[in-house]
Amino acid sequence: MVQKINTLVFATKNKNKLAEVINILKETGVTICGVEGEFDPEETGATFEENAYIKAFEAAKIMNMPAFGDDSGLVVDALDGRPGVYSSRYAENDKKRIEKLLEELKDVPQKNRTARFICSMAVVNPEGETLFACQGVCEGLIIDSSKGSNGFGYDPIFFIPEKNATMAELTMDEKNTVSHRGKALKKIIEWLLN
Ligand code: ITT
Repeated sequence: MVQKINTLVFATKNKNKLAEVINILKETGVTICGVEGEFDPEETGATFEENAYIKAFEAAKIMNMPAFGDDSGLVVDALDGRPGVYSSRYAENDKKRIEKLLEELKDVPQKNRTARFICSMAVVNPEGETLFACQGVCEGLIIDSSKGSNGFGYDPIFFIPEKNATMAELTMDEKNTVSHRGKALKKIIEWLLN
């Protein structure tokens, strides 16, 4: 018999991510909780997929129930895909990460500043089996100065043409309809409900 999942642990230390995920899943009846206690997985994977698995497995073991992990980041074409899986380690905080990225891109014309946010998610049980895995992508452009104050991370410099706004100018609900995380979570919801 297939067991229905009512509660899922979300394997993150990032409070903004947790808030977005709770907001998206609030209609589904599935309760989302964070990891209790010590949770500091080493992100040793070479890909978003591998790191999502590492986080989810670590959380599933700690909480002894299925957990899902999100590894996400910003892939910038003019930088051959950097910062990519190193997005959170690119500099010490959000402000410095943005400054460093704008400095690296200062001679790149707007039309070549294409980029995408990628989010890999994996649902893993305490035995280490992957129950479901998926990815969501959001295409945009890196503008040359910050705009907007919502969201987190690289949101203020990530411009979404279809919204004519940066990710940081969108409300959380608007962001969740177009974002990499929102799209990945939509697939998780379909899987959970089936
Ligand atoms: P956890 O590993 O604990 O989930 P984290 O913030 O370290 O938290 P990642 O390793 O997945 O998460 O790194 C993702 C980084 O990519 C994050 O710190 C941001 O800098 C950036 N990022 C990811 N999603 C983003 C979003 O929706 N908006 C802006 N920046 C984002």
